[in-house]
Amino acid sequence: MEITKEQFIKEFKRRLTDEYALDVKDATPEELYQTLASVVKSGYSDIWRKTWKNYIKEDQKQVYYFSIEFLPGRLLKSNLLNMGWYELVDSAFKEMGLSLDEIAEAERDMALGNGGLGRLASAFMDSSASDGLPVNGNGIRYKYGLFKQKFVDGYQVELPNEWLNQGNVWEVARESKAVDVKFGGQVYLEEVDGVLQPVYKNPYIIRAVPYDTGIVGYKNNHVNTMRLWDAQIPASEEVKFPTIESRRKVEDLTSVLYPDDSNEEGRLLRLRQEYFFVSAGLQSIVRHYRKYGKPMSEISEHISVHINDTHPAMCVAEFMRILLDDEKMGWDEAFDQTVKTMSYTNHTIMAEALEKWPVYLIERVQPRIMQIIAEIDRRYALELAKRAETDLISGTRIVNNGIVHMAHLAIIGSHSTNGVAKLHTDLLEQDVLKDFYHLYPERFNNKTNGITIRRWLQIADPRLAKIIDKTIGTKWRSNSKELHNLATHLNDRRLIANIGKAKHQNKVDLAKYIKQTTGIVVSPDAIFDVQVKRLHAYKRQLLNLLKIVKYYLDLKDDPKKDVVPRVFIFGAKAAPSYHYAKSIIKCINEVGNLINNDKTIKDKLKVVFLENYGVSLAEKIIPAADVSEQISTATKEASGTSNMKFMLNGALTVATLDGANIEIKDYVGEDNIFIFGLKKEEVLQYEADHSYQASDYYANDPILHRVLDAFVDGTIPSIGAEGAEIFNSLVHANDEYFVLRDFEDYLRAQGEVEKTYRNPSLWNKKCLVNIANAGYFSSDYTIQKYADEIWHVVPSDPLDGKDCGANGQYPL
Ligand code: 26Q
Repeated sequence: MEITKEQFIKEFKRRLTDEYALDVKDATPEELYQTLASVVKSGYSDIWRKTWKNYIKEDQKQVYYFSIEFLPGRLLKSNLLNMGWYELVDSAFKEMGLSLDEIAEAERDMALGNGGLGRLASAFMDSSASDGLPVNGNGIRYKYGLFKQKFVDGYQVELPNEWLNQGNVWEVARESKAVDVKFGGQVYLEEVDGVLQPVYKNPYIIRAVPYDTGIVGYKNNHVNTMRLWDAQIPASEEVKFPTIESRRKVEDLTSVLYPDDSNEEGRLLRLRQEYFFVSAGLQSIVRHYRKYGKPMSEISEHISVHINDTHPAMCVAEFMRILLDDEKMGWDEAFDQTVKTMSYTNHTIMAEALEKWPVYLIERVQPRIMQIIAEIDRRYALELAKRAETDLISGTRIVNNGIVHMAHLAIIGSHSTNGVAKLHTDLLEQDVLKDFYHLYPERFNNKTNGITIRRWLQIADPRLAKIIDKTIGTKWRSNSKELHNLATHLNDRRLIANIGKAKHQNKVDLAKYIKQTTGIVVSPDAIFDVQVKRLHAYKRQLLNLLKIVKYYLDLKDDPKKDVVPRVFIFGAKAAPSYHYAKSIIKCINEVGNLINNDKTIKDKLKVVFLENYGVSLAEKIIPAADVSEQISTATKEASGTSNMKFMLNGALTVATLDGANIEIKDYVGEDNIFIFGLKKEEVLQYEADHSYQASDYYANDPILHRVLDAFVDGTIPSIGAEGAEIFNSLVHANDEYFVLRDFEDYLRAQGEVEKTYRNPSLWNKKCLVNIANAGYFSSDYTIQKYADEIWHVVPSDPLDGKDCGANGQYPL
């Protein structure tokens, strides 16, 4: 039965009175949000219960997605959408004189991740629930999300992100499902009845308490679980933590999310976090499995454990520990089950980002785990020697010179290693992991990343969504490949004009936000040229900045120059200890100051660096973008996912042939994307023969010369040290990411952008081609491939009973 608006309003008002003793008109957005969220949660709770009960009844194989980061953003609107409640609630709120949009803003972002990797994990959660797949998330419930970014004098300042201060309606604490995680001390093996048993001396125990969040499937009667662990001191261990300081140490374990500063090595707390959520997750999985009396020798037929990047790679050793020590399984059988259970995704080929830990640190965190890793490694080397592959041994060992290579552990201990875009997987196979590819070709596979079309189009861009409905109907809302039907409307001039109008409206909205938050006035008629992503040298925000400085200098020379006005929009957090990245932020801000306050430039150029980029800000920026900057050095960006979000929202991409940009180009065709820059082969060649001479470009290209000088000659005020640092990195330290090499071709591509933008119908047509092809990048399809080809799990049967109405609406 359908729920009616009246029923909803009645229930909403009743809760508001119950909880707060308030009328609608007296409640704050915060109170209204809390009330609405609690109604929403009740709407799916019974289906949540039935979903996991049904898994047990049907004896379904379960997948556990281990990720040290999840980045769901706000949940209110996506839950409303997936429950089929969105329009009903929107209109009910209007009737009550309330705005859903405004109330939704009261929710704090769940920002338990740095960027792409964490966001992908959350996209996969949403998509597996929506595909009805039995996938559970496993991670850490950080007390503080990724730091909040502010700019002070153009510098990044990091503030704590206390996202839990207002409580978290979506989570359920399950004290009764807590598990104990053993850390530290010493361990030795003792023979008991002919089997070696570990004996621990002076370990300490931390109690892991799970907090579960329901992940609501799209109109399909299906709610999965994301389980995040919190650390507590168990009563039995109180004596070991007598001081406030020692207790704080325990709290610290789940306190902060580590920023992605892959340069910083060997931080003990990070390693403890990794072991903590790995051990808690696996213990609770095995305990659950055991409860149903199935033999341990078949566990790999009933569960899959996915290792999202190397951060949870200790899963391999911890699962072995549980099977060997707790379940008394023999080594060979245990290892066989482990390999069959585990699978691993690699998200980077940057050598410095591949996790390595010194043996002594792992020994300190959990000595038994180090013993097991060493034994896996020893047997691996023995096996290779038998296969006469001795030349491969030293480069592929897990432990080498006192260092544990986590990627090697993940590959050797699992049956599947995948990259996240075609080019990335090719590079893994042919370059970075080629010895492993030679040894285990059947383990390697590609799974190109995807995005949740629901969040990035239905929720973030309702104007565009409505135009699409009118053109091709609404089927795309549950099957995004249907968006391709738009391609049969390329000559529909009204449609093309309407797409332009919707974009303009979105730009008006963003311009308002920019005015509110920065005071900068921008014109929605200018090109909105956007680069939003973590700040990293390889992503080359600097290349973009050099372009801006060039445009500025051009206008200083010739203030009457006929240019299409542009607003350059940035959003990026830099890891707090990543000095170079922070210098780039400072320079962007100062270039912005210079340009935005230069009266002679009028409104031809504006530079806006929005603070605190994250999922919710992305939802405001991306629908308003004309140009999507995807300009990493070829080979460096594993996939990228914002590239897919922008195309979906009808922005045109300026791109290098890197990561998933290549696949985007293959779909939309070369005419509908602006490609420039070095190709993979050229980058690899330079890296091999060291023939690149950055200083030549400075010496020989007068335009570059002048642009670079602006960083050190006072043209850009207030960047003394930072300007010099950047100048030196490019000119004297040989420009690691080929910024100068790609500059000229980048300007050429940007010239094409400008030329095309001058022809609105041509521009908007290209946008339409991009939108029409973006549906292929839904994470719904990506996760289906993981399910089919890696995990071998199937969607579960629809639940008994008719909880959801005919149109997939969840009950009240
Ligand atoms: C490592 C050690 C210590 C502390 C932090 C880290 C750390 C944290 C986060 C290392 C890496 C990350 C995040 C990596 C990441 O987001 N990678 C991105 O993954 C996306 C999804 O596959 C890809 O689209 C991007 O190309 C890739 O950069």
